[in-house]
Amino acid sequence: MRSFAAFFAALVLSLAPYSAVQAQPPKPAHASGVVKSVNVAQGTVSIAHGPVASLNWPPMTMTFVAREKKMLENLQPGTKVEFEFVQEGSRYTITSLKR
Ligand SMILES: [Cu+2]
Repeated sequence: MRSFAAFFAALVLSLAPYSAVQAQPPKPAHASGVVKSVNVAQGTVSIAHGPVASLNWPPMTMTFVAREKKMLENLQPGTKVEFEFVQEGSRYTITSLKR
C-alpha cells in the first residue's frame, strides 16, 4: 500500500511539468494577405489572407480583431500585410501586424 502511494506520487510529479507546458497560451499563427476594409472604431479589419498551413486553412476573406486599435490607424484597403493572430473564443485576434 505504501509503495503504491509512493508510485502514485511519483506519477503525479512526473506529469506536472507536462501540464505546465499545456497551460501556456497558444502560439500565434502567421499569415499574409490584403486588407479589404477597416473599422478603426470597432477595432476590426477584413483581410483576404493566403493559406495558413499551421491551421490547415485555405485562402479566404475574413474579419479579424486588432489587439490594439492603433494597429489599424491609417490602414487602407489594398494594403498588403503580414500578421500574427490567436483564436480567442469565436474571434481571431491580431497580435502583430506589419504593412
Ligand atoms: Cu481565414
